[in-house]
Amino acid sequence: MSLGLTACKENAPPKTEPAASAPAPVAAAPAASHGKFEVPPGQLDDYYSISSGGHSGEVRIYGVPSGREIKRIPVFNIDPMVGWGITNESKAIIGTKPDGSLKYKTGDTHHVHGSYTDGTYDGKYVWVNDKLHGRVARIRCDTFECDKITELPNIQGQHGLFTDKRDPVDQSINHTTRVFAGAEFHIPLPNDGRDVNSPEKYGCLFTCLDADSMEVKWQCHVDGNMDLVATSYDGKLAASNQYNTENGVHYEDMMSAERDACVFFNIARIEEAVKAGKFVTIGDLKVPVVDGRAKANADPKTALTCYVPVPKNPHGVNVSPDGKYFVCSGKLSPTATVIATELVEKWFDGEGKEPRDCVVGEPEIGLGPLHTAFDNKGNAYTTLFLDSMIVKWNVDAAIKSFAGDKNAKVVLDRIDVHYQPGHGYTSMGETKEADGRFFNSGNKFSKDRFLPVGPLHCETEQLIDITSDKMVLISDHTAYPEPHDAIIVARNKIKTRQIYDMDEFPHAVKDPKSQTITRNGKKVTIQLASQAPAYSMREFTVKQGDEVTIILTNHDKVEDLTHGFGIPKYDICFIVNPQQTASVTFKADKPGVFWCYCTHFCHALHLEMRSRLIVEKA
Ligand code: RUQ
Ligand code: CUA
Ligand code: CA
Repeated sequence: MSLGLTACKENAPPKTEPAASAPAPVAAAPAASHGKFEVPPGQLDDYYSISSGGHSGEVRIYGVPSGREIKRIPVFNIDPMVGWGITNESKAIIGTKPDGSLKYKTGDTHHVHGSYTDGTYDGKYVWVNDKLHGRVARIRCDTFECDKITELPNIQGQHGLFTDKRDPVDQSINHTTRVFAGAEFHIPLPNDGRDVNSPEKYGCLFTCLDADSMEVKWQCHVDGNMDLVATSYDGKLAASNQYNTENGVHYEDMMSAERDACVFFNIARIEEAVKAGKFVTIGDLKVPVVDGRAKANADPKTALTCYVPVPKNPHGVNVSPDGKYFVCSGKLSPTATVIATELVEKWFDGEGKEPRDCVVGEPEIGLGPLHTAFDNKGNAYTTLFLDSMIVKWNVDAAIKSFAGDKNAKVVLDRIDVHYQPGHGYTSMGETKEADGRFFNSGNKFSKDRFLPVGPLHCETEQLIDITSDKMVLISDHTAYPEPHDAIIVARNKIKTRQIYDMDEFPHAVKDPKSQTITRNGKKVTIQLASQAPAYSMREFTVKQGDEVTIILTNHDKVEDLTHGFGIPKYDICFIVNPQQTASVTFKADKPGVFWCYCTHFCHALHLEMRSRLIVEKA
């Protein structure tokens, strides 16, 4: 059932009675204004929500406000629908072992962030982290496919990720050129079996990648760990909240201190230090690692890092759309901490006193604050995990209150969500074009919100209208476990392609009638084409024991006219989109007849679209 439809029932009752089996609604009927958020059949959503998929390893696209799931993008997982992790091309992106098998089959995506030009999304790329194996992936937005994955050296638990929005040195470069990644877990450096029982020697590194080449540029060794990452609009600062400044190994150690920190990185200085050779390398790796630990950075005028103390085990750091403030949510403290960008930059210039003086607000907002998002009117929206609420508060009022103004009205509204929200994000809220229309609450527990399906429930994504003083719940939608962060991008920022260009694939099979079989010893290459409703070869014969590579180019030119290729018993299943080329390689170890068939419904003769793989007995 579409969410939009559920939400609109109140306004426009369905003409026909619902089927007798339709479940009775359990929650209160939505308010009368909800119909205006319906996306009727045939109409398009206003926004793309590009969401992480947690330990499913994928990234997803939902429409906002409908909540429709539009696409799943396999990244760190295996997906037989498209053949991700099965085709040679996708395996090369994911990474293989010397025997050609995948290096990793799992991943854990949390944070998706896009490329910026002039402080807003330019629709070129999004990046996403893999907390499980410490990787960063890039997805191109014209095809919404992953095109590069980089495994980060010297780290574990790659969690927070953010792009820069401008060059810190050359301010005329107003677009994304770097991606920052914070590591959450401490490990021995290098992690080769040494120091395993000496946690005091473990270290945690912050990584900078080149957005273009996806190569690691440098790493910065910090005190404590890193959780989420955020960047300033002027490109000068990146920041990460730290919940484990204690360097604890067990959770009780990690929450022993009353204050942890938000660590700020002076990007230009770090890059100068790298240029000047002021770095070490770890093990056999060449990546420059600068020392960002507090001891080595006591003098603000040369410091690479600044540790701003914030209350106990903060979670999340987010930047206001005007670029003026970084906000850390308190998690174990019922507060949010507002840090002024300008004061941090002044501290690095030697014009400040203590890093804590960069804090300009610390309102009490509720229990278990995790993530903060913003509208275009100076208000912040923070998820309260323990309260199961979203709290709306005013940033300026929080600053006034911190300065002693007892009349400042900081908290403006609260709304229940269902249940235990983690991330919350607003439409265009992480750009200077924040539009204050929608807030999405990514709830970690759905409990009774949907039909029960056994012990594992899906998550609830709840969309909230934030255009007026009061927040209004618009709709619930389901999400397969488990999304973390997402970005809500106005649809005019994204320009997707309709078909591929055959010339992009150097190994494209250009002849639509190709019957090419090339043998090189035991290696056999089959080049064939697909064009509805047939493959260019009705059959092809190899010998048992051959290593077979099939290269398939789709010659159809119509958008969405995709063909599939499945080979029974050989564990092969993939698709080729219009004008795309894909290939697979396998050992023909089983003699017999194997019907290769089109797996993707393409034509009235889709079922007839087959080819015979004949493997002759050795
Ligand atoms: S974290 S629920 Cu992986 Cu983004 Cu905060
Ligand atoms: Cu080709 Cu189905
Ligand atoms: Ca702590």
